[in-house]
Amino acid sequence: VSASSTETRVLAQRALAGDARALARAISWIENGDAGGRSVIRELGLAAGERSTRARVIGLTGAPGAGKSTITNALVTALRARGERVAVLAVDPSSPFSGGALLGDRVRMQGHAADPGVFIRSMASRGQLGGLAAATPMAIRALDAAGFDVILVETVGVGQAEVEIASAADSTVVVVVPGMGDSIQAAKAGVLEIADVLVVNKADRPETRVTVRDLKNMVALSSAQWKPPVVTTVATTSEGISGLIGELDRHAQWLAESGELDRRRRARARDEVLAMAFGAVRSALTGPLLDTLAGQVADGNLDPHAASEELLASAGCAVPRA
Ligand SMILES: Nc1nc2c(ncn2[C@@H]2O[C@H](COP(=O)(O)OP(=O)(O)O)[C@@H](O)[C@H]2O)c(=O)[nH]1
Ligand SMILES: [Mg+2]
Repeated sequence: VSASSTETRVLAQRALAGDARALARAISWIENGDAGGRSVIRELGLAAGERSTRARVIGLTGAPGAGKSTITNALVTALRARGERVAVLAVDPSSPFSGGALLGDRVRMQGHAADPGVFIRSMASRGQLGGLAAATPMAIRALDAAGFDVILVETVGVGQAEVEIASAADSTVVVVVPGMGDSIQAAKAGVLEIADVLVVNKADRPETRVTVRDLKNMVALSSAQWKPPVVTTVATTSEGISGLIGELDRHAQWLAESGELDRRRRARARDEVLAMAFGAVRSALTGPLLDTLAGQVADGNLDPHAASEELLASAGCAVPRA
């Protein structure tokens, strides 16, 4: 047994025992794609599989400024009051809980920082293979193994990231703010399709009723088995947060009873394995032979099918001929 694998095992054991610093370090390894990260994942992953109850993974997405961090803070407080251990992953290149955090956020999160039942971590892309899409599910698995009851994943709702995170969550909360423009934007971006619960935050604003009606009308058109409820919140005062938790509990129950939880977790694992395999294949195939074959294809001396077969054969992969 080498020193590094002993170190890995000790780190994993400390993380599993609830040592927040060890857990933070394990997640850094995962995030950086360090060699140690892989064995930590193996150790933690096995432990996660042995747990009788798994963590609930709740994703929060929505436009910047919609109130995701404020809602997350309020949820942490409410879930802690029920005695649940809560982990927060803020997945945002602009690091909402560190450098880019508002003063108010920092003050609130400092309140939770003294609580051993709360773990907060922001994840930023460091340009690794697969980036955040690869690191986030692994970090979720580590937190699950460490015994958290709930994992809240906040992600900034722009572009592809939100869809990736949605596939990593059991329940996805889409946060919008009052105003027709926003809800139409949300619909256009396809976020309504990923929403399990819709939150109209900043319900202290006058356009709230119109937006709620608008969203309810859209939901009513859905033929899905689960129709996302529309919840209003004023996150800054925690108004509506208990209602949100009620709907999340109802969704969790539906997920378990309908078999959808199992289906989602399998789909998530499938995406994760496939993304990792694609990454490995891509790096195995990228090299001088690819450049040579590409040159031949460009010059019209080789057809691309034959080139791809030769490339695959060079890496020991065989594909059935069409
Ligand atoms: N008026 C009002 N302001 C809110 C509410 N929720 C959040 N905010 C404010 O909106 C701003 C953005 O909130 P934040 O949680 O950082 O949004 P995020 O970018 O989605 O994480 C902050 O100044 C919050 O204090 C609310 O319900 N009502
Ligand atoms: Mg935020």
